[in-house]
Amino acid sequence: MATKEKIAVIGLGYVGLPLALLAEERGFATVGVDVDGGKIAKLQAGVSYIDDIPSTAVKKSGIVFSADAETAKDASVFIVCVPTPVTEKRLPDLKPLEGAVRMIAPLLKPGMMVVIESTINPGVCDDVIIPLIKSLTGLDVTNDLDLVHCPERINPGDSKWNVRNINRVLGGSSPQALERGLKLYCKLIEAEIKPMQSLKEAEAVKVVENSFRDINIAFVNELAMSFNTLGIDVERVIEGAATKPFAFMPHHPGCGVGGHCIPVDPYYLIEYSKEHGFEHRFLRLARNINEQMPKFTVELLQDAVAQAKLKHPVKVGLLGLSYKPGVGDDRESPAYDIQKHLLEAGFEVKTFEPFIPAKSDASDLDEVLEFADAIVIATGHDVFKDLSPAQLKQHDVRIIVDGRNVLRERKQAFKDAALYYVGIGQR
Ligand code: SAJ
Repeated sequence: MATKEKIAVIGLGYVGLPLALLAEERGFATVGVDVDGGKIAKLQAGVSYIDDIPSTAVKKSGIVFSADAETAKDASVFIVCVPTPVTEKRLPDLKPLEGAVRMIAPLLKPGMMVVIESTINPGVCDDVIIPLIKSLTGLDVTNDLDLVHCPERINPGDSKWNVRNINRVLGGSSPQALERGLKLYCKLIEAEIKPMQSLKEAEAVKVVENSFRDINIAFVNELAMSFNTLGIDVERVIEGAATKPFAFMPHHPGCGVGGHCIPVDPYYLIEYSKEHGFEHRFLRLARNINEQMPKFTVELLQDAVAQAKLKHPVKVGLLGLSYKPGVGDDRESPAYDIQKHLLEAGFEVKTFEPFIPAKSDASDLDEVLEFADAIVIATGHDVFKDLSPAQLKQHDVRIIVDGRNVLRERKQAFKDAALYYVGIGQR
């Protein structure tokens, strides 16, 4: 029987683990490597730590999980799926990516292919990865090795789109690398794999698609701040605009933009272009608008407290720490900025995050409501969508700041119960 081609997936997070499982399912001998021994121990025990991946899938897989890269020896392809965060100063932090390349370097031999799935700005493959591989191994990308960039597009918590069916773009270090990368990904994925003309083009696609989302969110966030003063319901205006069957794409205002993609990726492009003499004023403005939404949310609360004549110190229940509904992921979450502004403004704060109990002050919803004179909804979890006027009255909560506009449809019921309700761009 022909020996199976061996693939090594480096980095087993929400991108790498589904990809490793898919590679094995597609008939590759698959090794999964991660520097986090705790993750490896869980996977070896057949336990998944990724919300979208059931443990049954891990248990029944034949993947070799290891914290030791040596296990990936003799792989013909190394696919790198490690985080590419930003530093405190919002500058690209390539340390995890460089660390992954250093880890596999001793294993690289002529004829192998390295694929980078991590989100990177244009130029990282050419200016960082290729020289790093050369310095570590003496091997030339193109003459000795193929380098491919196929940016990941995993959307955590999405029940429809997943690693199997999401279209991808792919760039190669040479026509041969491009061909080889396309062949691999056409085997792995049942969706369009669009060849790009260069590594730089493939790198640019990902940061552009996520910057597109960031500026569109900033657009509706600015509208929300404007319409709050004009007394126009921005969500209804967006619904109205969305009846246009073309050339409009609805986005929704909120208390901030979190996650490891949208608030981060634009900075990769901003910084890289700045190094080459161009200032992305529009991208930076969009970031500034989105980064001011937590403060705007707290200002809405301060207005409400003044109007409701609540006595200080006002106790605030902060509902949600995750950056998006239905997941327990608080990376770059605006909830923490809201908490900071609340404390600086003299409020007492108790948080409740049902998906991250370890970081939640309150152990359940009743506890946080009992504490609160006012609540700020920072994440649109279903449990917060189901809040009722009776529940809030029972705990003597007086004010609702709906940071995700999740109670918008029922706001009149809260007002009829003499509760003060305000949302982002609608009241
Ligand atoms: N947000 C808004 N208004 C919106 C949409 C999002 O304020 O209209 C906020 C969310 O509350 C969240 C942040 O922005 O705090 C990011 O939300 P997101 O839905 O974009 O979620 P992400 O970060 O998981 O984005 C992923 C991205 N996928 C990849 O990078 C592979 C993004 O490209 C997708 O567009 C997005 O999922 C998606 O469409 O759901």
